[in-house]
Amino acid sequence: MAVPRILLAVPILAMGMVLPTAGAAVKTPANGVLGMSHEHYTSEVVTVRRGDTLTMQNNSRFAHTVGPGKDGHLADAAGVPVSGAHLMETNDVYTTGQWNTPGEYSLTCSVHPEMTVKVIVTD
Ligand SMILES: [Cu+2]
Repeated sequence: MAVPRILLAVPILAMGMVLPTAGAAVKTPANGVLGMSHEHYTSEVVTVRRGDTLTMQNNSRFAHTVGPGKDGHLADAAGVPVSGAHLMETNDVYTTGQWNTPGEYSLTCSVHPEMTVKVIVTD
């Protein structure tokens, strides 16, 4: 008995978020670029100066959906120059806006709850 295609679509989409994808070689992030491994940012803390942007790159074979927030919960926050969720596939690069308010903030990934990085903005 044939399985309707629609029943395959959802599991296949879901697998794309948890299974590595084949394809082009993973590129190593340049100095100063925050990387992403399977379930973590490659640094737990990053420091930027007031007025700087922060660039991140997905150097894993897993998709990440990043934005402001903690422990996998995305929520826009005052002082964080990132709004909403950003899907990042292998080798995708995203640069935030300028961090203009000194303090401590966090970015997370809605797919990987342990994937939270603290961003310290210094004067
Ligand atoms: Cu992730």
